[in-house]
Amino acid sequence: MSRAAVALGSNLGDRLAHLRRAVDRLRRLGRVEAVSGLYETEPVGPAGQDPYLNAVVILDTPLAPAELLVALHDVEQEEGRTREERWGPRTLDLDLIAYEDLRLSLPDLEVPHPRARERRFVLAPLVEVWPEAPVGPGLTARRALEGLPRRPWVRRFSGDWLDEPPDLGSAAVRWVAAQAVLIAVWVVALLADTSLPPPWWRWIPGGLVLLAGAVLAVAGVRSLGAALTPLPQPRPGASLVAHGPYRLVRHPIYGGLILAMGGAAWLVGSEPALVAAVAAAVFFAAKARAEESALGVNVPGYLEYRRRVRRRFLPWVW
Ligand code: A4P
Ligand code: MG
Repeated sequence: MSRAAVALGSNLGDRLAHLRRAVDRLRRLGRVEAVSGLYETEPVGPAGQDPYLNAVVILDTPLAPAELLVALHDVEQEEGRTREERWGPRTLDLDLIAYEDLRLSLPDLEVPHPRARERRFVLAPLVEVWPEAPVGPGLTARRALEGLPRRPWVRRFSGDWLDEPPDLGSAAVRWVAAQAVLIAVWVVALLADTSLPPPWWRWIPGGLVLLAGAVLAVAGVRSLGAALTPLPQPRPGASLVAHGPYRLVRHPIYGGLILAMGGAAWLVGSEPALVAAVAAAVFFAAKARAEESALGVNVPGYLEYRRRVRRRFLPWVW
């Protein structure tokens, strides 16, 4: 029996289902020793692809490397993999990253995988389950990962993704806490630094923007209805809201809040509150991105929805 690291990747269709089934199928090829956490990762290769889900499985296998590669290709086929474009979108990609401490260079098989050492989407999950895996001459996965830049980004979901719906775990609570702090700072800045009543000319655009923001936020809350959750995570089995301005999640609420915060700051002439509103715009954009990761995994069809509905915060604008 030999130890092999297999990297899994998918960015087409129900990505999570492809990866889960792949793990099941890998069980036919040996004993699954460990499964890494689940990562969403920025696509490397041709532009315009959806993000990938990536993970690494450690196999204890009786198969020789060449036999294992053939078996991996069979599993890819079973998941409907077609080879059209190098590095193009795929339902399932299985790469043999390392096999014991073997070095092999055949026309159709190179071990360690020649690009693994440059790729955070391979190394980050690999280090969790086999940090000392050889990924180059005298180079372990852990060392290779240390030397890599932070982009392209990778984001890890917490929890057991094989059985549970993956989520952002405690990160979700931190997002909500940070949001509360940001809004509190804005309120304090607003109250501390106001000139009431505002002169008439401040009502345009301050009052109008405040009103537009409030309307948008309320419309967003109403369109979500029962789908609105206290934490930035969808309920298990949630489906996309099929009515309202965007058929979507929280973006118009965030867009409305940002407008209302900015409008009110302008109305009362508070520069610190205006700065807090700008900070809120940056914050909500980042928070929405994290939420969309969870939605992209938990709600089939979400990636397609995200491509279709581009300006989700403010209609036609952002
Ligand atoms: N091959 C040689 N060595 C190996 C090995 N160690 N493991 C040959 C697997 N295959 C190996 O692979 C092309 C040929 O490489 C195979 O026929 C095999 O004989 P392929 O899977 O048919 O095509 P590919 O995957 O498009 O090409 P390649 O070069 O394997 O691409 P990579 O390096 O696998 O990159 N971005 C993110 N975020 N996450 C990803 O998972 N994956 C890719 C694919 C691109 N961008 C990505 C991701
Ligand atoms: Mg490949």
